[in-house]
Amino acid sequence: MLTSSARPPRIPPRPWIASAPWAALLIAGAALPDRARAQSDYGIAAPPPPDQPVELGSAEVPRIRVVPITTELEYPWGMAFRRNGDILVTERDAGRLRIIRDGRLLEADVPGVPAVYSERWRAGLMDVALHPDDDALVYLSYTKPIVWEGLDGLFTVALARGRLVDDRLTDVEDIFVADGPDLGIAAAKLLFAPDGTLFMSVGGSYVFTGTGELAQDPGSHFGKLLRLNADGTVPADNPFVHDPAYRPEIYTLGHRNQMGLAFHPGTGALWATENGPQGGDEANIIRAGANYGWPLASESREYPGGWVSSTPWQAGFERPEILWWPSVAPSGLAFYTGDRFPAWQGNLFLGAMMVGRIGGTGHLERIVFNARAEEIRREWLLTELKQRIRDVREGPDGYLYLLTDEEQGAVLRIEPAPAMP
Ligand SMILES: [Ca+2]
Repeated sequence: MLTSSARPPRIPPRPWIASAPWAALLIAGAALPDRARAQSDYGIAAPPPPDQPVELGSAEVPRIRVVPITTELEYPWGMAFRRNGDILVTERDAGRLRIIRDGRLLEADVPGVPAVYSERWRAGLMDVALHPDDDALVYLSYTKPIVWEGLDGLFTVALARGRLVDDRLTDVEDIFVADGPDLGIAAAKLLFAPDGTLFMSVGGSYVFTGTGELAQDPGSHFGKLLRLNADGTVPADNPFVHDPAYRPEIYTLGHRNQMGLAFHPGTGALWATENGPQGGDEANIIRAGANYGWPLASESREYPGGWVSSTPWQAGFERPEILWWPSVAPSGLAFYTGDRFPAWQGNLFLGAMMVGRIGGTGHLERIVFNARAEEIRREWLLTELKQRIRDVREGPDGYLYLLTDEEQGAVLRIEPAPAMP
């Protein structure tokens, strides 16, 4: 089996690294959007999350109840359910791991989380995942501060693992660190596969920061979906382990920024959402070794209006299974399999953070498929709340749980509401 220490020799720097026009931009601090610009310059003011249960209408399930579990989180990013009933939630900017126990947010955060870089908007502590056989083993993806080739103040994407003991994280170590600096703020979603390997998306391949080429560069971890063993080493059956031009962790390439990963309960296929800049968000069915085209083929416009590429598709690239225009900024992803909502079984749910680049338009999106897994309708839920929905998961109790990506962030639980008398 290939391990990190046994992988092929370091790939020589690409010309774009050697010329490094972005290095000057980085030093000048001009390459990345700052906090002041936030998610969009335009938008509707979002109200606070509900502090009491609210009932809303929906299509196949006539009335649903949205129950706030907590509204005391700052920019929550990822969550995981433990077998003891606890819910672990990350807070991105603050770099905190929190515990919800018996339906209440514990006041103290979990000590032992690695120090994260969160100076830039969208950087910080990201996802949390639990080992499928030992759910005290906690995996955290995060933005890690680094010094790189003498340049200070840079950062990359890392995956840490630690053991939760008495609400403290112990034996914490980085088991994977992306090589080189992250130039575009890479989201990093985590999902364990049924075979025990761990998928980790590493985005950050934005054309506007001059990093779009990274997604097509087999020598870079950025703009890729990676597949790791649970100890961070490289699975021997990864698609490119025998090609020294590729990083051996790469499973698929040609991605911009993937924020949702879920396995289809019927086909077993891995689905992933990917954010375009303006329109052209995608949900893709992931196939080992495939190339998803970014930025050479895209349905997106750049933020200032021009097309990202001259073609939406070209031979050799995968086409998206689902496409959004205008963009909905898709985030977390879940197929519903529970018994609380029989009418929703097999439906795909995803968090939408904003529609058409207008803030305050986030919602929960539901997609219905036919028996051949082809899309037949879409519904927008929770539009009344105007929250950026960051993640959606089915809880062990069969309810849907959401995170809102807001300064006053919430965990919301969706239940069926009693029928109107
Ligand atoms: Ca694509």
